[in-house]
Amino acid sequence: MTQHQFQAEPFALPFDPASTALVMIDMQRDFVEPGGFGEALGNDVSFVRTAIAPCKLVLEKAREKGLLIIHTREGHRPDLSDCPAAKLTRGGQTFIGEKGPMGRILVRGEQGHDIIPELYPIAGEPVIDKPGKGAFYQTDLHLILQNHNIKTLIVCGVTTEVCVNTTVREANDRGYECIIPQDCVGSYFPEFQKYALEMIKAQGAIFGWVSNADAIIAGLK
Ligand code: TIU
Repeated sequence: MTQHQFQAEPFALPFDPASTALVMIDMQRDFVEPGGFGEALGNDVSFVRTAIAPCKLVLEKAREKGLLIIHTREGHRPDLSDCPAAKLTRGGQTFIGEKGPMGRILVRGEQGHDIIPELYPIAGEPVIDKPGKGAFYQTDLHLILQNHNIKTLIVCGVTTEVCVNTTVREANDRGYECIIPQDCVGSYFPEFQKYALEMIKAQGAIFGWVSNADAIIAGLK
């Protein structure tokens, strides 16, 4: 059997589909649609919406190939008891828990907190609710990945320098090899998009590999 590999920078990454998972980070209305947390913080959500179509292509291929697919959502309990005071006022004023056009901002169960329809999870795909930026912090993500003998993570989602970067760093320290398709991640800041990706792949893939949707799909074929 030929060995699978993803074309990537700084060099190709060998992988086994049986031990590879797709992790979709925070593709929630609160970050990619107007009226949510991202826009409340002063950002233009059109910058991150470019990731939606490539994410959909990778998601569909991963489903076809039977990969483990995990979705994450950043948000809090309705009583905000899991939201540190320091996070609550981040952004210069309080947005989390306040009423917006899509319900209470970044609160579980609200419309804005949920995953966008284009990338909505299907039955059997675990959804991880996380209180922080990293998907491993105070969640059962590591346990789920270990129970599935996962070694390689394809990490997509938003935002590149915040929740994607934090999660990739957490994953790297836990022994996972992470590959980030650059068109499947989005930032509100074009320069952060560029440098966040460069940081990952620098120094011989110091904490991950950078690729693109086409190369991920080709690698999975
Ligand atoms: N503000 C920002 O860029 N990101 C976040 O607050 N969370 C995620 O990245 N999901």
